[in-house]
Amino acid sequence: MTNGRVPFDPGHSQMTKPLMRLIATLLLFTIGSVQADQPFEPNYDESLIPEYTLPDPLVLIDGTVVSDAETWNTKRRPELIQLFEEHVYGRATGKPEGMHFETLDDEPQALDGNATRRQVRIYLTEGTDGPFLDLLLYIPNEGRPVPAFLGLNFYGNHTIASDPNIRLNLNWMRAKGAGVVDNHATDDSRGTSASRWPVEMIISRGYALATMYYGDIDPDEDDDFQNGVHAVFDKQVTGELAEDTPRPLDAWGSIATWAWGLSRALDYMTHDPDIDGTRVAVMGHSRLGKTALWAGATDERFALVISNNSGCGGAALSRRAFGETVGRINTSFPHWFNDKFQEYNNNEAALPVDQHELIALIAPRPVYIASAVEDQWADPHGEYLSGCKADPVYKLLGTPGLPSESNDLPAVEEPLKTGTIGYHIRTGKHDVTTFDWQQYLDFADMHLERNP
Ligand code: GTR
Repeated sequence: MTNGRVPFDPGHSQMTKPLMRLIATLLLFTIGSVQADQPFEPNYDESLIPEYTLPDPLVLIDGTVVSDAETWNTKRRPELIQLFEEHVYGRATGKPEGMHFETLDDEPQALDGNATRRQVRIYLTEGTDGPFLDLLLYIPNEGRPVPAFLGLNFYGNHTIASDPNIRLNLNWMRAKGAGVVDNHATDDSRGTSASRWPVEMIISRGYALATMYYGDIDPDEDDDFQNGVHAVFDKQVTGELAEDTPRPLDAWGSIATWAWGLSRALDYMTHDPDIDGTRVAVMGHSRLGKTALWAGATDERFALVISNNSGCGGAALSRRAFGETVGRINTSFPHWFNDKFQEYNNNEAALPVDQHELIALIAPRPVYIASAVEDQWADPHGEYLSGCKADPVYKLLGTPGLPSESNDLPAVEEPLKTGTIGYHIRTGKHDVTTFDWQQYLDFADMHLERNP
């Protein structure tokens, strides 16, 4: 149990210290019963959004106005990274020294001979008994080295296509997934998220697709950071913690850990001669969209960043408190962010940053933000406004930024994709669709010129 992280999970009680447990239980009874009396009511009415003032991405904490690229790069950008680490996502560790790769499968005749299917195990420590991440790649056989899309998946690589040769992921996963029995995948889950991963289309447009199961990095459960890569690397972030010492408020939450895993996948990709590691787009949906944005902000090797319906803690402005709020997300998913972020529950105005500055941290590299009409929970307008409010940074760095002057949501299915900040809102629900991918591919064509 860490600082005020409720609800307490008795299933992991053997891992927590007695005093912390007592405090946690008391908190559960007091706060928990108050919460039960007051169910969360999301606001979906623009006119009820509280008055708010966004922090200016082009003003340093000491009040200095940032008016040139050098001050942005050497002062404001590092300052903002630090603020997000401290108040939102947490600090991560670096690249592990003993990391190495093993190719488990290399099939040059995949997808009717158009692509190579490669499955690579990324060992994070020197031996082979430490944690590892399994990366699946489909790489076009023509035009190498090719640009690529990299994204985490929710239920294992074997769900992204029905190809029976994709290794079945044996790790713990959330029970919600199709074909998941007792928190483990079965053959029935093969191909069940294929609609989100149009592999043939991506390959036919000349891009590789690389994907990895996010639970290989850190299982998505509130377990007090005992499992996943935390089990091995947590001390590098928190230091040695004495008995009853709470976890540091700025230690990495799961989103920061997943983002760290994306950087490890990119480490492999820059080393694979068939991929051009300087032209890798990182893409993610929902919680993994939040993750893609943070990975893109922290790892400048990512050449393009795509947020698909990332919502609260992703592209959506926190201060609007529209749909999902900081308080709500920290209650449902206390392990996603650092512990400090809890202090901003129902208190967004006190945050020293807002999410437009996360978008600005990607500048001058291209970023694409996508929303869906039926995904009001993720606040489409707040996602778009983040792009608008990051635009001054893109302009300062000499790029076109967002190709619109308006703060009003663009028309449905009329993508803004000619600038450095792309945006669309499509019909339909919280999901990744072919329409979304078509825009990402067009945007990538513009920015990741093939065979330059
Ligand atoms: C929801 C959560 C969102 C989003 C989504 C997902 O329950 O409230 O912030 O991340 O999960 O990742 O599917």
